[in-house]
Amino acid sequence: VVVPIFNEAENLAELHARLSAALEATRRPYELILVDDGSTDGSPALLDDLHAKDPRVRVLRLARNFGQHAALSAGMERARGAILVTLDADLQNDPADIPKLLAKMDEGYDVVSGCRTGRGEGFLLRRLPSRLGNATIRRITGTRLHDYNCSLKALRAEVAAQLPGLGEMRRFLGALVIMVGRRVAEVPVAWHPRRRGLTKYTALDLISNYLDFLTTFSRRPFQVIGALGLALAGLGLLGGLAYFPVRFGLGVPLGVRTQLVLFLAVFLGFQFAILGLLGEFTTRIYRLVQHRPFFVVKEFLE
Ligand SMILES: Nc1nc2c(ncn2[C@@H]2O[C@H](COP(=O)(O)OP(=O)(O)O)[C@@H](O)[C@H]2O)c(=O)[nH]1
Ligand SMILES: [Mg+2]
Repeated sequence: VVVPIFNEAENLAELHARLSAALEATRRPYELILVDDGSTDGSPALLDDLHAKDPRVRVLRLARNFGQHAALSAGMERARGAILVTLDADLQNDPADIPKLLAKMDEGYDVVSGCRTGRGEGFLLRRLPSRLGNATIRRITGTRLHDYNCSLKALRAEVAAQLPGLGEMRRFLGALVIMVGRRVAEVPVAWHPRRRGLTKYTALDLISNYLDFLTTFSRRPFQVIGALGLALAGLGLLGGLAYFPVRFGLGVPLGVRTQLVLFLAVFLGFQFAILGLLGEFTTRIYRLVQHRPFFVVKEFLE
């Protein structure tokens, strides 16, 4: 079980207790990999305590804050289990749902994703953007889930083993594991409001995540710009061609303003088309240079 932790001191004791209870009840061997993602509160000390107290706890400490998905990836790379389970540290996911995910995995799935029910979060700032995001991910990945951003998931080690090669795309683990796994299922899981500590995501983060997703997974934005540019240039050219029969056939001179509009359409259209083309090249280069490290580990208490 891999848990990313960024300033969750208030939640760690209860998280450990509830995870342990849920996992012991499954009677399967397990380890908890608690990834400290550069916490600046009491979390590091509490994690040391848990590590000292429980031999099944392993603490992975990143050199600074790299973000939720980098922390998850770092933990997943060190997991030794045949099945990996991920969830948030803040108890918005319920550890008691883990057996349900495992039971579904036993049916032979590669990935089982939680689908949050009863999300009491604000509609405008959370649930609506979440729906838009899910719709986009469905389109781009060609998969059919309802809730890609539920942190509570189970996946086979073989699926997790594919992830290190995927560079920056791992910023969208939720979408990624579903693309990598062949047999994917979704099971409804509980969602609880955060009781302690603060959310680390603002509405602005959600928007920037969305744009990140588009630019990481898709060249579509550039293609749209390029296509619109070509269409605009085409219209301008057609208008320009229409000028000749109108001018010489009908003898009607075109006003300066009309000429200017036609000229601008062609000129700007080509500019946008070229911008789209540049974008295509940029995305290719971007994919090639993605070898930069996604996270840096400071220590690993096994
Ligand atoms: N947002 C955020 N969460 C992180 C980061 N590193 C680890 N996490 C953990 O990721 C989980 C989800 O974060 P949370 O703020 O609860 O997101 P929310 O439930 O969408 O509001 C929590 O367990 C965090 O402690 C980080 O850099 N940013
Ligand atoms: Mg949360």
